[in-house]
Amino acid sequence: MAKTALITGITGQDGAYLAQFLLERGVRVAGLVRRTGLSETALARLDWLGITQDVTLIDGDITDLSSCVRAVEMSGPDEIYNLAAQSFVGTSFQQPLLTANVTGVGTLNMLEAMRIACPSARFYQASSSEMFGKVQAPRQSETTPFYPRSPYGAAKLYAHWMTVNYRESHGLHASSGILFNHESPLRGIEFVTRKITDAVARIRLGKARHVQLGNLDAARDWGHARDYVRAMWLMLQQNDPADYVIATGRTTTIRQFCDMAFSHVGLDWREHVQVDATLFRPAEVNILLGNATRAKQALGWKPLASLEQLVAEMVDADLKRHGGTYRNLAVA
Ligand code: F7E
Repeated sequence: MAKTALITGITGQDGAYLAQFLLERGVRVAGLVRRTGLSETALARLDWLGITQDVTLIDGDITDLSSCVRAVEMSGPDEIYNLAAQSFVGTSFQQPLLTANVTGVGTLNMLEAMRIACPSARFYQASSSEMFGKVQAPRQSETTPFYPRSPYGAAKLYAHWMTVNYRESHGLHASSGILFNHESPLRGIEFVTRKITDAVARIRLGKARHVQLGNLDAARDWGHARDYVRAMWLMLQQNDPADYVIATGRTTTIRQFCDMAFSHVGLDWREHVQVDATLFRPAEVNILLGNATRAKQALGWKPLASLEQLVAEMVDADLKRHGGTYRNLAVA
């Protein structure tokens, strides 16, 4: 019989790719969506992938336990993927309580809903490399101590430990994927990679001249979201629940990312990027570099897309969105 999955955060980048991935495997997909998330713009990612009509959307809010229980009862899931979050680190400094409620306590609501209404389902928690924050080891693995540097990171850490706790105290099949940054053409425009690729497209097409960025020295381990949702699914196919780091093992500065994205369309980033001090964060995560050995060995997972392919795909998609294309004759 076909399996059913319930995805919270289904309208986000990862939710949309995961829904597509599961549908392709014959899984029935339901998603918890709060009222504002049902607007046309919020469904844009599912529309982009052409799957809006293929998923069942359940109206509800992750901060409301009744909504979570109802969503679980209505969908009867074999697998629950908890991707809903206030996921923008910058905003978490301005809205720390909202972030704690949505990203932290929201996870507890879903765990409780599962414990009450379908304890035999399997649970995936979207943990984050932001939990490593001020890194305690040059390459971060499942055994590296955490040191969050933002209200977002702290809220994710609470959610992470509650997932571990529900696994250990209630015997739930609950796994946590500690995902490093993962991007795609479906990334929100507020995140630095998409902000850059969108600006590259607008500048190339003559619609803008500059883009303002914050700390160019920060470095991230960036992968492709499509590869990372596959890892989520693999975790729930294992007999035993566990925690896994998902990363590429390559770190790149924002400056280098700018160079890659601008040179993809034959531009020099130094002529278009301006540093705006107001975009620096009160506390920064300077560098992240993941060690995904456990996932490689236990799940047989490895990233398929390179950073070069990711950058090219994002810039090309933004060129298309802004109504143009560009062929780089130097690399054609
Ligand atoms: O920032 C620097 C910024 O906002 C990356 C989320 O998915 O990944 C993401 O969190 C870096 C930071 O992502 C700008 O200071 C410079 O050092 O793209 P971001 P993030 O904070 O790493 C983790 C794994 C998550 O879990 C989160 O949900 O880029 N930076 N200039 C900038 N960042 C932004 N957003 N905008 C700038 O203008």
